[in-house]
Amino acid sequence: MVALGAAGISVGSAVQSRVGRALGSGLGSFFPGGDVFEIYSVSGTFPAIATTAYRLSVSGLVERPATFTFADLEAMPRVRFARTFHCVTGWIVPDVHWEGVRLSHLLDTVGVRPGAVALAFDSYDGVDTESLTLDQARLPDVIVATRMLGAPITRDHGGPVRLYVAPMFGYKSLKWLSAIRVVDAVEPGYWEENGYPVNGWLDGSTSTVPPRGA
Ligand SMILES: Nc1nc2c(c(=O)[nH]1)N[C@H]1C(S)=C(S)[C@@H](COP(=O)(O)O)O[C@H]1N2
Ligand SMILES: [Mo]
Repeated sequence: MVALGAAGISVGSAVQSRVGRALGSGLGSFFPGGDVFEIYSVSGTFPAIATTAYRLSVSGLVERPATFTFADLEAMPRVRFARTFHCVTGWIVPDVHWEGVRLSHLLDTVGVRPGAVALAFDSYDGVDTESLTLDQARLPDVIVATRMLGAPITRDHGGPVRLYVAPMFGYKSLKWLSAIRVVDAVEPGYWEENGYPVNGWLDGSTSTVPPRGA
């Protein structure tokens, strides 16, 4: 666990200085939304999932468990917005464009049953996991993303479908999203088991509810 944290921080600061150089040289403003992300995979793998083969299962405390295809997601009401992406280790990517389906819309589609408190997310990498409370999941800028940086999400970035939790640090935005389970208690995810806050608000608040202004 310590080794993981140390590795993450050393990678992060190397990237941070690279982004800093890019911004300092003015490149950041010439290429807003440019792909200067550090690519992470705690599993060490980068699942290759054809868009046509992609499936997202939604199960647990729901009225109508469902498995959605990529086409199903694309046919749902969509939102798009741009935000600065923040890895908790310090690197940021300004003006990243995202597009996808609000998690709240998916929840309304399957119908949340009484007793539901939180969501647990699984990745096709078989290692990373994430969690959100139901209230967090219903925030308008928490999406199941199908586009990023103005294009379909690449394999490296967790395509064809990843989570994007805009008000929180990057570790909450699980890549290669495979399943959403509606559960009766928060199940801390991979990064949280390794020391990151379960409530990863960008302002550092660890409260369950969004800080003012988030
Ligand atoms: N499946 C999976 N999702 C993940 C990660 C990961 O290692 N595996 N890393 C997280 C972290 S710490 C960050 S900062 C972002 C980085 O996104 P990127 O790899 O697209 O740059 O992905 C998040 N989602
Ligand atoms: Mo991160």
